[in-house]
Amino acid sequence: MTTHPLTHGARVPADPDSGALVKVVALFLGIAVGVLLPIAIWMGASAQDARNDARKAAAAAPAAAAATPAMAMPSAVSEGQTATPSFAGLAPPNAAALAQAHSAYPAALPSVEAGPVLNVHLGISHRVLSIAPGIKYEAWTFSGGVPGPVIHARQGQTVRVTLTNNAPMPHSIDFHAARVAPNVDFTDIAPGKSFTFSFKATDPGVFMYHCGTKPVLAHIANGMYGAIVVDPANPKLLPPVHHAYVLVSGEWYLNAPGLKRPAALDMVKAHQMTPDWVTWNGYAGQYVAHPLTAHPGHTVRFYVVDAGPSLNTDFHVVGTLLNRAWVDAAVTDPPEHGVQTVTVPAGGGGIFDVTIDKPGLYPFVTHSFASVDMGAVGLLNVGDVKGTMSH
Ligand SMILES: [Cu+2]
Repeated sequence: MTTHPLTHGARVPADPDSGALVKVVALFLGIAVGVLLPIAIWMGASAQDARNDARKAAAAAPAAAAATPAMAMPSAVSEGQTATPSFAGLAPPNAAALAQAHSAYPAALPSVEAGPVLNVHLGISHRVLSIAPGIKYEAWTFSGGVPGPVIHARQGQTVRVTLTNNAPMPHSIDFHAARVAPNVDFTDIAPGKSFTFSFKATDPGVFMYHCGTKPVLAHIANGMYGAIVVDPANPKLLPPVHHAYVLVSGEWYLNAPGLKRPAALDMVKAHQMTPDWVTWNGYAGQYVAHPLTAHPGHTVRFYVVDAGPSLNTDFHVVGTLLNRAWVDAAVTDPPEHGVQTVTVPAGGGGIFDVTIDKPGLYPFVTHSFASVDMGAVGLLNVGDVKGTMSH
């Protein structure tokens, strides 16, 4: 029996306010100059207006807008309630510095554990996290971060999950890699309680896990999700690669800008599927400020999960093609070859290999570009090149 080291929180970085930079991101992609900077400037100038608007909305709909995620029912949307204004792209003047200071979520796939049983311990807690430079949010978390820890198992291994609910409301966990009765094993856990269940990792691939407590939309939107990678028993199905990274996309729906005080969930925006931020591994643009790395000619594998809660991810790497693609966790032989963009559906996962010969900065995005503007972009630095990119 082994205890998964990642489940002790080591994989989830502390959350100094650090940040990403929609501005910088946009510059990299050649979109920010015309679009994002004016938005940032306007947002800065009108932040007070936005707060006033948010207060008006709160006054109009006290049941929902006054809700703190720790205590209130997030699904309590009043009749006729409108969404708060968009806070997409909002950035404080020191956003670039905050982005640099941010400790990026460790994207590298952790090593797999030996032995027939993988013990996973996840503590559930509510805490304020930064989701973009200078933007704070009242998140609900597995092991203190968003996403929760990356779990790495082998096909045939038994995954023994122990959940401890340190939050003031019921939560649960739902593994897409499991074939179990959900009413038994994905059950709600009361505050202060622990629950243990096991499942056999029968299917290889990369899968989502998430809280399945109602309203599921709110629990996922507040950050209760993560990825589990299951290696195939036959290693030829997923040939060894030089670099492996795990990317989990997620949307954030804010009821306030999040600059002066933490924002919480705007359930109306969540229903309308109009996020303010879309992130890889919980923080806008963090791999632009802190690129993932590779060597020229080496193969890089991306394990991509779309946690949603509602939008798809159209995974694309600028400047290359996906040499191999295993779509939605089906580890088929052969994989697809030479693909430009693959949709990872909300609640789905895909495995994508790229081999890049030319040194340079290669953005990985969801090619639904509204999401790029909202933070769903990172960089793969091939060959330790310096500088920035134009695109
Ligand atoms: Cu939950």
